[in-house]
Amino acid sequence: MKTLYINPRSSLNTIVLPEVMRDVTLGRRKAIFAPLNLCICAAVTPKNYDIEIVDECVRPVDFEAKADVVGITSMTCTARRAYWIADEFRKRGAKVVMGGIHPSALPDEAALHADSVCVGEAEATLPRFFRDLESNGLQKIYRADDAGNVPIATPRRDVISKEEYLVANPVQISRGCPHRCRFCTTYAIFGRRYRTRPIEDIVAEMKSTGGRFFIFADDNLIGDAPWAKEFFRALIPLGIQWAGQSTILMAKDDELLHLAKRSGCRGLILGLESTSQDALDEGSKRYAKAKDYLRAIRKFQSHAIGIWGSFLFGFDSDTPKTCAESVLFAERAKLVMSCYPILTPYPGTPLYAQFKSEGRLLTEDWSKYNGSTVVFEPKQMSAETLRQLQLAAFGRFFSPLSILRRLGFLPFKKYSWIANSASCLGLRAYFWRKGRRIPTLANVSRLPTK
Ligand code: B12
Ligand code: SF4
Repeated sequence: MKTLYINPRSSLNTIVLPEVMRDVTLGRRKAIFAPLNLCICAAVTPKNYDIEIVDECVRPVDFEAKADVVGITSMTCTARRAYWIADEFRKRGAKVVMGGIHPSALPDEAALHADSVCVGEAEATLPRFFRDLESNGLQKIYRADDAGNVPIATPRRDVISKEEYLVANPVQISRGCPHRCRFCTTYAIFGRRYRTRPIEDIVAEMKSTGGRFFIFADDNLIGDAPWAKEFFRALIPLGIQWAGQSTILMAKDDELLHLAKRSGCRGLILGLESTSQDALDEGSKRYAKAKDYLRAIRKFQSHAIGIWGSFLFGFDSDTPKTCAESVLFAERAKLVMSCYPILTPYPGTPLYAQFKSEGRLLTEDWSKYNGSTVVFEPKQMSAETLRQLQLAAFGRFFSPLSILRRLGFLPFKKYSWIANSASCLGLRAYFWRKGRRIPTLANVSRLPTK
């Protein structure tokens, strides 16, 4: 039986990311991140199925290819495309199963386009789908919750071409997050119970790739601090380097920081969200105190761990001034990189329920739920001002002067310089192609607020 697993493209990953990716890697890499979820689907598919992975970020789907079963993953911004692909394959007689973040949040919507929808982890749902397929008893919805505790699988990497990805060996060590930020899908879909893989499984997986640098695909590496310390200790003998996502709370634990550094940590992405405490409170980011940010970041930096800050723009308490302050903070704190996605009410989150009940959603065209489009009515500024603020923030942070101030020359941070220069050039090329100037924070601050 032939099984196709498909990662659909989105406007974001087809237009922006691969273009930049190809430019920056001189055409050698086609997409950023290998589709770990589909590698896991492959790992839990019965052995008698012949598996092919089609990542639309890398190559187009051949709708005439023979396929008995088609499995499609989707996050919210790729859902429209995923549904279209599903409809096409069903017309051709294939059985279609959908899974991933978006179908897990809205299974009834996904079920309109699929024979079955898997809610939650593939490990706990896909084997039941295949069992029922063989007995002609497919159910519409399979829920991971119904399967009890199923261990996190080791992904099959033989089903993808590593050369096509910038991050060819992402590794996931955990699921869930103990925090409850109102805008986040992770805890809303995978729950607050933080689950980890056996450390020996992770180490074996990492060794099997032959890689020396790893990216951990977890939202929160330190959801269980004692376990994280044990994990970092196990990494030390490997002599590798790694980067991943953590929380600012890590700065409070010297032992954790020290072990992270010894285990090869080069950089961490932190969801800082805002330097306005009102915004943090509004997002229910209870553990984060804006007044402590600078001290905490200095602590990471004292261990030579570079920080990438992620800031959200568009909280009800946000004004152009509060957003600009986050950007100026990112410069002052000498963050290696930063990003400024627009607050997005992803289905399944409390934020979505709130905006929906307040009638503030401007669209439910999921392809626009990409962090670059304003999909709700902001409270204190127009949607256009909010979008201009985002562009101005990127323009300011990735300006040559800002890069020089933040990175300096000594010690020379080669990879940070490459990443910042690529972002600086990419942004300027984007505006140059459109024949427009990059907005400045000063100009956007003068736009009318509500
Ligand atoms: C790495 C990553 C990326 C990578 C690319 C990931 C990829 N391969 O496409 C990059 C950096 C490019 C990226 C970009 C973005 N990302 Co991102 N990303 C992640 C991150 C941190 C890890 C993804 C991963 O590999 N997870 C591990 C896999 C195994 O988990 P999984 O996908 O959920 O799969 C499991 C189940 O869902 C299920 N499953 C999944 N697919 C399928 C399919 C079938 C058939 C079945 C049966 C089951 C199944 O089984 C899997 C194994 O148990 C996640 C956070 C997270 N914890 O997942 C965010 C996350 C997926 N990203 C998110 C967002 C918002 C974005 C951006 C929009 C950000 C932005 N504003 O720019 C862009 C959009 C990119 C695009 N496609 O256009 C959100 C998605 C929210 C949503 N509702 O859509 C997440 C959840 C982060 C968050 N906390 O909110 N991202
Ligand atoms: S934003 Fe980060 S800390 Fe907050 S719930 Fe999501 S993963 Fe956890």
